[in-house]
Amino acid sequence: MNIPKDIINAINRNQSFVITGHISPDGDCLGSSVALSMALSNIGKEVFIPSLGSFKGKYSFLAQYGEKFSKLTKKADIAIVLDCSTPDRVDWGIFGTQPSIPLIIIDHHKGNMMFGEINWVEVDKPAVAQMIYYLLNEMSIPINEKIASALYVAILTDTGKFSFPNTTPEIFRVAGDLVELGANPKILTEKLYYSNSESFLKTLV
Ligand SMILES: [Mn+2]
Repeated sequence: MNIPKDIINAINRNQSFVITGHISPDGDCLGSSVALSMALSNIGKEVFIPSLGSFKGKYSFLAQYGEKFSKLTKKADIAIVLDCSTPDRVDWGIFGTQPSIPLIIIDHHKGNMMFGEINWVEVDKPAVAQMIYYLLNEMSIPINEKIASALYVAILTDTGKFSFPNTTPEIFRVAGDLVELGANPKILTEKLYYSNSESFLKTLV
């Protein structure tokens, strides 16, 4: 896969990042956002997720992973928008509107409007998380258990538990790597699909 050098340079050259995805977020959007945030933070970058309030319900454990990214201490240098094909669908969260900083778009949707200063769109990839996985590997940024888990969640949801037609041999290989790095398929699948929320259980009483 051809990872644009511009993206690697932009990550290396900037210090403070806003990372977000699309409104009505799904597992790929949230998992990829929090995975990239943790990874960049681990190499000393400042990261802010303005849309942390969107990490709800079965995805709230990802909000816990991302909790430390809920504070912006200064104006960010650059924003990375994940899994979002049009500017009107970006979840700017507590910003309300797009901040006046350059955008990097990383997405896998056909028809992406290429609305960033740098655009990396791979329409044959089942999940943005796969792109993030390759990006981190390319940059030799370590993937710990939490990052692997967030990426696994993203892949699990965007492939419909490895059942959608987009489920390639390649995505199983990536998922296998993530399991090797600490993602737990049983626990993560249960969290997403088989554990009823407390509020739902209360309705059954
Ligand atoms: Mn996606």
